[in-house]
Amino acid sequence: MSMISRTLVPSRANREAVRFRSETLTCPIVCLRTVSKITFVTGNQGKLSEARERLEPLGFTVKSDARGYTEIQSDDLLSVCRFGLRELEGSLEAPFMLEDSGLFVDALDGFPGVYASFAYGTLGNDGILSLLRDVEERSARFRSVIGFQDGSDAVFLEGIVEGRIAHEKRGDAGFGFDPIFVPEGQERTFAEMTQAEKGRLSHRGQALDALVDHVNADGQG
Ligand code: ITT
Repeated sequence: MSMISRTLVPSRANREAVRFRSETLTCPIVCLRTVSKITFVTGNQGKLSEARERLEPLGFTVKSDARGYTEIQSDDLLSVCRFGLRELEGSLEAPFMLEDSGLFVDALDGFPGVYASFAYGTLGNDGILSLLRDVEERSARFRSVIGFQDGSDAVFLEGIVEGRIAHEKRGDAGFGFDPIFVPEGQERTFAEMTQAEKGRLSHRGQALDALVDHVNADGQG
């Protein structure tokens, strides 16, 4: 099995670490680090599987941890991640990550947004389709924010995929709202794609790519 072996290098202070919207909390002293194993704190097997597919071929080992964390009431994914990461610091060995994601439907004023998990559990895909019955404007986007703690820095990485809500459920792959989300430029829903195809287009795939870029850049000092 290939492993990423990186020379221990000093971290750079005040690094511009994040590709989309970001925040970096920087260790005031010079730290030594290398990252090859990441603990992903999530209870969502779909997220875990997508992270493993994206990261493990690059030499990372993704360990799952389902301990959970407090998801604060906020309309901002970044705030949820920041609070969760801070809560886990001290009780979990770094490096670790968490991810908060949501589906934002324009015709529903951004609903379900950060409440996607709750909305999926209560309304499900059928409920979203019912809310959009006879609605022609069906644009929507998935957003993902990953919070990553490497032991000295907390970094936040975002991915977004634009698309639209289908008129009916299609496909069996994936999880959550995948059967009703068609990414921009595509005809198939995420649930009609392989996990690898979805990962090349998805919000989570983009956020994971940004995480890899960050870790690689860090490894170069
Ligand atoms: P955690 O333990 O990681 O928090 P969760 O499922 O509660 O798992 P979120 O709070 O981020 O995760 O909820 C986001 C919800 O949005 C998720 O439960 C799905 O219903 C939906 N969702 C997020 N990303 C999705 C994707 O790639 N495909 C389909 N639905 C997705």
